[in-house]
Amino acid sequence: MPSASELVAMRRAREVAAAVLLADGPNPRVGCVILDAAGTVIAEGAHRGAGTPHAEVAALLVAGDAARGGTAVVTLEPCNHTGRTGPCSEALIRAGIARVVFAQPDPHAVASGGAQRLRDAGIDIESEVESDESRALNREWSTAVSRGRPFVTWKVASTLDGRVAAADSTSRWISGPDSRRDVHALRARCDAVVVGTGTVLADDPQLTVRDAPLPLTGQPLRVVVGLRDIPTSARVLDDSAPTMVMRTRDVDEVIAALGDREVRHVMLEGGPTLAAAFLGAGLIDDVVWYVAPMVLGAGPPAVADFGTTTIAEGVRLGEVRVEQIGDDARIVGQVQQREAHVHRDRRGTWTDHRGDEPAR
Ligand code: AOF
Ligand code: ZN
Repeated sequence: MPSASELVAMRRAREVAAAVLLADGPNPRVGCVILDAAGTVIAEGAHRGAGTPHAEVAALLVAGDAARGGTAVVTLEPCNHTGRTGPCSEALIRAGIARVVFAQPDPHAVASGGAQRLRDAGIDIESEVESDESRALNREWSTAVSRGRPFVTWKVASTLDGRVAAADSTSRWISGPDSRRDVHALRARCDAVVVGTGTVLADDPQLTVRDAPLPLTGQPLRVVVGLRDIPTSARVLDDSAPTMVMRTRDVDEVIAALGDREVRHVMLEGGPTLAAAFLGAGLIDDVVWYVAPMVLGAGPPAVADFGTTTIAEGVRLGEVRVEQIGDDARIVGQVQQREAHVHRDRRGTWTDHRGDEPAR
């Protein structure tokens, strides 16, 4: 059983983890509080992004010799591997820590095993203490790491009649300024922002975080997917953020390539053909949909045909939340698992509907 002071320390560990502005990847948000042998808080530490010390090491550095015989309270199971930094399990052992209280077991196959290593070294272990609360700090990271592919959030801004641009392809300022700020804050949490070549050609978006605080992890990776040529003058190719151009129509390949780069959270920003490919492939986890109080009557829809023929094949959302943002409505939900009978022939690839509707 964790003691009362350990539970207070665990809450504080979550606070210090959450206070560091990081994207959802490649590494999790982690906090650590160290109590001395008498149960008094002597140090705290938080992880500040891949390549910097893990939370445990940051806290041990502050605690120094006073950590001997003390307790480390951590939001994530201490790692047991040498990645960009050394194993926290060994650092805790070296520091003479007598007890480790942690929340979420590490879902990372390579990094996990810390609890066992600590137990083998004779350290008293208390695991899964308020584990759900700590997992919530890194919901997308946890899902991505345990599933072995990035978490995908599909963001849409449409009119009331579900259109994302007018017939002449103009789409700027469908949603209001508050929604745009909200989108930038969402981008700041993502490791990569993905668009199709059609969107680059139609909108020339920059796809950077500008209207929200930039995380320590920096600008998200910009990813352009599709077979069409984009001009070298495209804003997505400027030097304000890294950009990856993937000349493919296979969205499974895109997701696998991003996973290989340790991207944990992908924001899919459009347009209709790419969204259809992701939906058809079952690759979308969350949807964030801004609906602007405006009717266009003509123009491309938010999503192209992805092979549904009857109502039961539609993609449904659960855990739905609706909020007003300025004059817009924001609808957020999680894609529900679909029946297996959904058309699988379109899985993973899509065709550009050039001609019959503006390709985006
Ligand atoms: C962190 N910060 O405070 C803890 C982590 O590549 P590395 O060496 O940075 O290792 C990253 C992995 O280490 C990460 O995926 C997670 O499984 C584990 N623990 N990571 O970034 C921390 N405690
Ligand atoms: Zn570690």
